[in-house]
Amino acid sequence: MAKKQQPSQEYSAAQIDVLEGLEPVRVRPGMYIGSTGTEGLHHLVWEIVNNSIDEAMGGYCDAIVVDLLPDNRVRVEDNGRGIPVDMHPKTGVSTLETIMTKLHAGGKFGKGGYQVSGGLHGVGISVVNALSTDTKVTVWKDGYEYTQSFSIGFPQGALKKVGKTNHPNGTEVTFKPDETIFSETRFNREKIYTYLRSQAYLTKGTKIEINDLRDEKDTIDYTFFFDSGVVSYLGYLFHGEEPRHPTPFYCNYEKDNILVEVAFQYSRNLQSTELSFVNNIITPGGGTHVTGFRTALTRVLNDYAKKKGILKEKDENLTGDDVREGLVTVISIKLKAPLSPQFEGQTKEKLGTVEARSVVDQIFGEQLADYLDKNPSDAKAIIENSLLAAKARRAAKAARDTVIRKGALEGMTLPGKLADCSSRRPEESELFIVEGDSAGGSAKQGRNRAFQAILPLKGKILNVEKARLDRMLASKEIKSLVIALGTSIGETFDINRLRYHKIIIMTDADVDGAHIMTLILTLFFRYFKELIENGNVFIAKPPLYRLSRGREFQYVYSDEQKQELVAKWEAANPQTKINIQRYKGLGEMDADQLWDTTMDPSTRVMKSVTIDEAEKADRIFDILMGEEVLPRRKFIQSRARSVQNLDI
Ligand code: 1YM
Repeated sequence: MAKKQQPSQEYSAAQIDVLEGLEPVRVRPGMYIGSTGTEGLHHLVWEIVNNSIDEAMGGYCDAIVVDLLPDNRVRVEDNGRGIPVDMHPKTGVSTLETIMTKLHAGGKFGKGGYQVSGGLHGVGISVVNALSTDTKVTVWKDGYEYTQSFSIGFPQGALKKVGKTNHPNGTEVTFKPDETIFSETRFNREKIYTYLRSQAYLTKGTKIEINDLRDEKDTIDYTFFFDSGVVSYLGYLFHGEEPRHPTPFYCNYEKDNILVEVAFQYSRNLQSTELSFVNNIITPGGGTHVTGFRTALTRVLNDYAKKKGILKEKDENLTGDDVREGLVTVISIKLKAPLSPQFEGQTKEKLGTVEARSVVDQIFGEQLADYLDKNPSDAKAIIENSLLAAKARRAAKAARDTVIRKGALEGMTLPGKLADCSSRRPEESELFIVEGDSAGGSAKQGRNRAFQAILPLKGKILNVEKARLDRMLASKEIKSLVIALGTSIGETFDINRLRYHKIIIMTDADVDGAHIMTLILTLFFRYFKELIENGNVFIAKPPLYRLSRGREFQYVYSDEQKQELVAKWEAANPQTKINIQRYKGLGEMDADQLWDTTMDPSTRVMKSVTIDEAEKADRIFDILMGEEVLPRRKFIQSRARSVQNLDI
């Protein structure tokens, strides 16, 4: 079996011998830049910019300017050391000419330090030269200006020493892509902004300016400069959303030729965002650096929680999934020669360099422990976040173990309390989950039995359960619901077996109603998320008041509506007395009223449940289930109000 190439060693020994001309690039451009479409076209810009970024990573350059010029030209300038212009001993021409005209597979010829190279097509400046009809390089170095021009890879004359200059050291490359090679030669400003923005985050302290000068009348410029590097990146990823805790974690340390820069902060969401880079190349498939990060995160948070007594010795450790819930992180490492990024996997999107794993683990681990000690309130929020995730995970597992022990749901008949509809077509069928038996009774009488099914749930049962979700799932009530839905739960969940495409939760607009609503939403969020995402779950909205004057009456669904109507009626006819009936619960309505106000598809008001909402319910589930009564009561009361104010 072929051994994986280790370019770092072989490269330095063989690099000069494998230089070859640029013909292959023009014959098979796709092999070098991926495609000759718009992606390949932009690749030319990345290649040149990457040279400048390499200089910046080495600490030699802090300003890069990219100009989009008329006629599809691009100019890139940096204030680095300037490409070497001295005679190259192996080729007999200048180093500049050598790197412009010789192809070197894989790496960047003759360079040390950090390199952006090594990505999918880290092919270097010569490839850009080969695929451009006009390329001009200007170098300012130690008081002199040098220049050389090229066309489709060939020098148009020797390197010229233009003369003395006061210009600071630097390099400028202008190129015009060959229209006979590219199917598309117009550069896309947005694409270039996006790339340069992310490069600016990853190369902190470097100013990257971009000027779109293609239209004289409408020039546009942008400057990216992020002094706090990947911490600024976090800000961008949060786009204004409030994080779970105030202080972002940040570290930036080097060890054994690997620079490790990590920033993270927890969000209030469940999803996590994990961006990782090696030498400024994004690694969507993660790899050794990400593994090192994850291992250290899990270990250090567990150690901390144990040390602080939040986790007891006998407690189960937090898992990787627990500690990554809601985590937003940017992991950027830079490998210095002789190390170089080794990419793995089908699409070369995963870092394989083994050294990265232990270095990231160690550096990040130490810095994280330090951060937790110095920021105790952030630490507390982070651990709480993970504990909550752990709780949800354990509840899910317990549910699988109890409710869905193999076959436990199978063969079970539909629950007796379910008043099913006669239709067997899920598309038209609706399931009303109704709180309490009396409301259930009215709903059963009032419904259209052709397509509406009613399942009364006893709120009381759920309340006394003081349910951990796993026990709640073991309850007869919830089992009935799962069976009625038809989808099963956990690993055997199958949305295609859903028996009703509309599941409508109908509870009173009072404290108990809010409570049971939270329980049911939490249940759906944790075990039937797909149904929410699919738009199957609704909240019924019964009216709050029935207003009447004489024979005329109208239902209203909010206090504002009530006031408006009263004002309207009073203005129209001051004599007749207005009668206001407040509905305290669904049970107060007779069957016809319930149908008219809440169940009739042609007149009813319903709210489609969003993931956001269900997630909120999930978060507060713990408050509701906690031991202390007072915060719970307060909470439910405020929640009950907001339930009345649902916007519809
Ligand atoms: C607008 C493009 O190419 N800048 C640039 C390139 C080089 C250097 C500086 C450089 C690198 C080194 C030493 C080194 C390159 N040099 C080489 C090679 N901007 C742009 N700025 N001195 C200068 O890495 O040792 C390749 S690129 F190989 F000649 F050293």
